[in-house]
Amino acid sequence: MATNRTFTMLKPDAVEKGYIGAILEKITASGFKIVAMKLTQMSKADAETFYAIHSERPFFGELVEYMTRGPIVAAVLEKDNAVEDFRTLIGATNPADAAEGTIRKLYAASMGENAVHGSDSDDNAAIESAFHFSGREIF
Ligand code: IDP
Ligand code: MG
Repeated sequence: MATNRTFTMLKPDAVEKGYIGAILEKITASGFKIVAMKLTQMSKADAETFYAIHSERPFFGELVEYMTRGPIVAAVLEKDNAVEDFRTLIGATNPADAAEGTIRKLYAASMGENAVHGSDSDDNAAIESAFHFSGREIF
């Protein structure tokens, strides 16, 4: 995985509210190219593995419940400086703290239900992309 790629999920709340099109439009209008994408649903085991780093946090059960309750859109995105630029585009974890115009400011309801995921490092972008996609699904 090249360092100009990041991984995202449009989380169950965003899909439930019909925000897929609007969020993808914002992502592509911000210069990201979609190189892999699918509608899928995480199992409990998937979410526990994906978010294993948070397993000791008090919100872990709530996080797993939320992320498995309905379909998500998983995607790999390409752009120069993808990881950092995408974190800027999505905004702070808590939408109340997110900058104006960011995806979380526009589409997230709360700290728990915050509409979108973005990888926090190049290494995690590669790990998370490989978690959701096989090599032949990434272009
Ligand atoms: P990030 O998604 O901005 O990287 P992390 O701290 O890695 O934020 O947390 C992962 C996810 O866990 C968040 O996006 C959010 O859905 C959930 N989360 C984080 N902190 C809390 C909390 O205090 N209460 C409930 N859910 C939380
Ligand atoms: Mg994180």
